[in-house]
Amino acid sequence: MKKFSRLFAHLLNMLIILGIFLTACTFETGSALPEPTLPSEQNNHKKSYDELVVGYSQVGAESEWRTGNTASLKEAAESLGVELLFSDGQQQQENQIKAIRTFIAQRVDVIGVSPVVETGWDSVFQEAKDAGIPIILVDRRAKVSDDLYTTYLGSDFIEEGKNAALVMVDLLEGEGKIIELVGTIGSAPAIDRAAGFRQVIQAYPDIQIIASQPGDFTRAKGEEAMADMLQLFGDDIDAVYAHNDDMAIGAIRAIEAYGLRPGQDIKIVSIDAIRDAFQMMIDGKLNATVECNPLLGPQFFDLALKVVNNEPVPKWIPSEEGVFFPEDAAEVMPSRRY
Ligand code: GZL
Ligand code: ZN
Repeated sequence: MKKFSRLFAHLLNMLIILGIFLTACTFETGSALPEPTLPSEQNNHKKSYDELVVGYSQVGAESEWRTGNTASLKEAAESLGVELLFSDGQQQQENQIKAIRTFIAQRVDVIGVSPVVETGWDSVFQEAKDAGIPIILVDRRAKVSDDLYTTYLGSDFIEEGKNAALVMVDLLEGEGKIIELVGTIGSAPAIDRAAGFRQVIQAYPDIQIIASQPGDFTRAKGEEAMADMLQLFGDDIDAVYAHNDDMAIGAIRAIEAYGLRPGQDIKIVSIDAIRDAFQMMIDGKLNATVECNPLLGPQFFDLALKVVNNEPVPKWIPSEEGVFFPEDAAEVMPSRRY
């Protein structure tokens, strides 16, 4: 019995050595087996745009700015060959949260989010982090800890509010009563544009905001809010500060319906610099618009690819923005793409 088991053990050894030898040769001489990629090598594989799968949760389609922003994202994805899973949140946070959860389930490479409001994102962003999927904030900020998003691509809304106020102070020559039309309550642009504007006018005691009315960034609600303000304050109103052009265009309609001349009896300053705002300035109904750049598509996908390829990116990439006045409206308008 002993002799047999020794022979068997010997044979087994021979087989094991032969097996190792065979694998080793196929491994060394151009292996039929795929090269084992070590963890570090896996990270070194740089994705290209046409390998990128991006989930994007958009606020909605509430304004011309937004539709220009969406067009820029979709056109950029198309031209770069990126697979873009796009969701329109219809200005409802729960729709955006649902979309982000879907993107996580679909194992996208990266998620872009334009948060409709600043708060209420911690748990769903944590779920994305636990799934190893980076979040890029676009256009609007979310109030979350820095570890829950990789970077923010968007404007300095406080700066936009300050620029609007500087123009307003000039127009009113240091004194007047202002109606403020406020964007979506709780959204970063509404909060910061209000704050930036107040930072400047606090130095002018004869300039007051006599009422702030929400208009949710839409033309219809801007018109409604302004009609209510005209009923309350009528000829006392010297000016309107609208957080976006769409609400300003609604206010222009309400002021004309009330029988006053927008841009003359009531000065108007707004933000976005959409094409229709240039037309209003040409018509003498709007006194200035502060640019807010929605054409973020190319920059967003450039960032998305860098983030997926573990390349360093700044925590905030601010958009470049200016201010436009009636005297340059006719010349500039043809070049405006949104
Ligand atoms: C600003 C953007 C705002 C625009 C509005 O970056 O979030 O939302 O100013 C849009 O027109 O609705
Ligand atoms: Zn902006």
